[in-house]
Order: sequence, then C-alpha cells, then structure tokens
Amino acid sequence: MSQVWEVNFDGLVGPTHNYGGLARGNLASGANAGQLASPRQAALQGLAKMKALADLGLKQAVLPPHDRPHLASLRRLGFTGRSDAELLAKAIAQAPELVQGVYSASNMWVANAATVSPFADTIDNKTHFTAANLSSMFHRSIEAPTTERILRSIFVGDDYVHHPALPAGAFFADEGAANHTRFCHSYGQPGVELFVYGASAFNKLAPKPERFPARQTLEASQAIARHHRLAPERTVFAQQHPAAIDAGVFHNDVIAVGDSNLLFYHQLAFLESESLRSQLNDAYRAEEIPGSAGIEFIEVPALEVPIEDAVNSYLFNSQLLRRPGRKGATIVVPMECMHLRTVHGYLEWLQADHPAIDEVLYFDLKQSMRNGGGPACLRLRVVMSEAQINQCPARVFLDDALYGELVDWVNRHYRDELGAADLADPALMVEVQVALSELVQLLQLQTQEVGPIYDFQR
Ligand code: SUG
Repeated sequence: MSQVWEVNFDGLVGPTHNYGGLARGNLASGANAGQLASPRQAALQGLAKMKALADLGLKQAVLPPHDRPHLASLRRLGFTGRSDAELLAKAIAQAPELVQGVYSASNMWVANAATVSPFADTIDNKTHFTAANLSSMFHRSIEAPTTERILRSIFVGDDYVHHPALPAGAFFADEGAANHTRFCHSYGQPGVELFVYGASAFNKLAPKPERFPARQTLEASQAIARHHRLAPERTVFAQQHPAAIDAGVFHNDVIAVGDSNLLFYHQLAFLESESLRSQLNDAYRAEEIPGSAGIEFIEVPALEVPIEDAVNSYLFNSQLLRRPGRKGATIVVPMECMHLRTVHGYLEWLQADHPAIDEVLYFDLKQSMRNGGGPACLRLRVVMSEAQINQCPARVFLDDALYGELVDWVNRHYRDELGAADLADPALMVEVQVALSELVQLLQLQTQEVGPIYDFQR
C-alpha cells in the first residue's frame, strides 16, 4: 500500500457570502446579522489558509461552492416566472426570508457536508461518504443533493461508496463530520470512530438542551455507522453536554477536536467525559496496534478557559495537523484566539510546555468567523492513499498553479461588498452563474456519471 494521507478538503467560499443571521444557536451568526460582508475577502482568506497548509507539506484540496441563489429550491416551493429574474423578484416580494436562505453561502463549511469513514475502518475496505441532510435549518437543508454530486465527481471508482443523505426531518438530523472524529495510530491503519450527538430523537427522557436546538441526533449517527459498515467494537457514541449547546456550541467541533491519537476538548464538551475516555480507550486498545500508547486526552478546565471564551474565540474549532518530520501536533486556530487573555495564555502554555501540541498557527478567517465558521468548519478530512490521490480525475489538489488560478478567478468574479439589499439585484445571480461555469472547467470536475454539478446547468 502506498503512503496514506489525511487530506484536508476546504470549502471555497462562494460569491454570495453574506450575513443573514440565519443560524439559531450560532451566536456569531445572530450577532452579525445584517452587516456588510466581503465575499472576495472571505474567499481569499480561505485560500490563504489552504496555501499555507499546502506549503507546510500537507495534502490540501478544495471543494467548489454551491450555486446560489438556489432557484431550484424556490421552484420547489412553488415560485414561478417567465425568466429567472422574474421568479426571483416574485420571491423577494412574497417571501424575502426564503430568498435570504437560498442565497446563503453556508455550503463553504464543508465540515458539515458529509461524514467520511476511511477505508481502513470499514468492513468492505472502501471509503464511505454520507452527505449530511442538514435538516435543522432551511438554508442548509438545500445543500445535500449538490454536495453528493460534488463528492461523486471527485471520489470516483470502486474505492468509494456514496450514501444519500438520511431521511429529512428532526428524527435523523445530521450535520456531518463536525460531529465525528476518528482516532488512529497512523492514517492507513484501522481507527476508532467517535460520533457525538446533541440529543436522542426517540428517547424523550434523555437530557437535551433547552435554549437552542440539538442539530445532530443519536439515531442519525447510528444510521451512518451502519451504512459505513463500521466495526461496532471500534465505534463510540457520546452525547454533547446540553449546557454547551445552550452556551452556543451548535456542533461538537466548536468545543472539541481530535486527530491521530489526540483529543483536545473543553471540560463541558461531553455529558459524561470520564465514561467517554474509558470507552474510547477500550475501543482503541481493541485494535491491538503494536506500539500504540492509547489515546491522549487534553481536557481544558472551565476555570482556565470559561466556555464563553471558548465559544467567542473558537479555540476548539481548530485543526490538529501532523507536519511531516515534526513530533508534536500543530494546531491551527483563528486569529480571534489572540484577543482573549485566557485563550491566548492557554495556547502559549500548550506551545511551550505540552509535548503533544508544540506549534500554534493563527489565521485571519474573520469573514467566515463572523458567521460562526472557523478553521475546522471550513475543512472536510478524507484519508487517501497516494495512489488514490494520483487517480483522482478532478483538479482539486492545491499546488502553486491552482492556487494562483483560483485567486485570479476570485478577483475577477467576486464582489468586494455584499449586503442584504444586493440580493435583490438580478445581475448578481448572472455573475455567480458565469463564475461557477468557469470554475467547473478549472477544477475539471468529473460529471460523466453524475451530470452537471449545478442545478442551473441541469
Ligand atoms: O451552520 N453558519 C453555519 C456555520 C457552520 C459552522 N460549521 C461547523 N461548526 N462545523 C451554521 O450555523 C450562518 C449563515 C448566515 O447566518 O448567513 C450559518 O449558516
């Protein structure tokens, strides 16, 4: 078997990035509603992070944005028009909140696009994908069909199994990899998969948040584990602390991050941390990996970093990366972590005194952060062998040339500013369609089996 990598696929921010205040329970989305956004800055900030990680010798790839405004959704909701512009105008007049939803660039947060189980963990040795139904919020519930087509156009062939999103509705609410973590000794060896859920849909007596919705159910996570043909002895389910959800932790990746044999999390992340640690360790040992020393846990005490500071800084919405040749992990955090004394102090301590995480890298992702999306939200991890990377038919792996072309594409097609009033401008819709038609060519997305990626091309 050739070398195996954990590839970070980052979502390229789409040209309609704006602050709609659409995500209840996501404090940043609510607080910044109505502000002027810069789609160009947002996309360039995301690309700069991708480039920096690629330059560190890591495998970095890109996922394209979805077509917005998603007119297919407006048609599905009964709007008609002799032209797209007329349809949009009618929708704006009758249901502006729906128009806001179909304009959202929320598909940039690809940690919510799907759950991925690498081939080493599955009984059939194939990599399984389940597109997330994102059924808790209208603006995100429209993402799954396009996500599935994008994944099918990149991960092509017998090595991959693509599952459609779970049934829509509250019972199987699923928000993808943001609530899923994989632990392993090395990426190509069997690992332990942890599914974190906000509430049980069927067990009404189980604890659940009171103020904000739980966006992932236990039943959804269990269905995905079944679809992905995971070994039960290496699969663990754990509940998020309801108090964390009520404090603004709408996905587990806002309060915990894991990679390889490391779990970095806040004291209030899980309802039963102690039991989780022992379940994870039992599952990890069941692998019987020679030389594996078990999972390392770094629990951040609430006394050192209050949960409000964790949510405001997005300390845990970070990426733990294994740079070739380095012993400890590198943690990628948003710039906001520099601005809170508790959080910055903790990171300084980690870097200086903790062998497990010995490098901190700060990135300016302000445009995405204002909608509640940090470094970890912007990426979907897919374990791939060197051979799989080489066989990939799409041009999505970031090198200097692709980076340069994408920056140029953004600069030519994106607006510098976008506010709520601009969504009524039919020229914006046309600009996006022109830009995306060019992008699918640039990325050489393989559409033979799936047909055109975007609904406006279908
Ligand atoms: O689903 N924000 C996204 C942020 C997702 C972050 N992802 C992870 N934590 N993995 C959400 O809440 C806001 C859109 C707006 O208000 O315009 C939004 O959808």
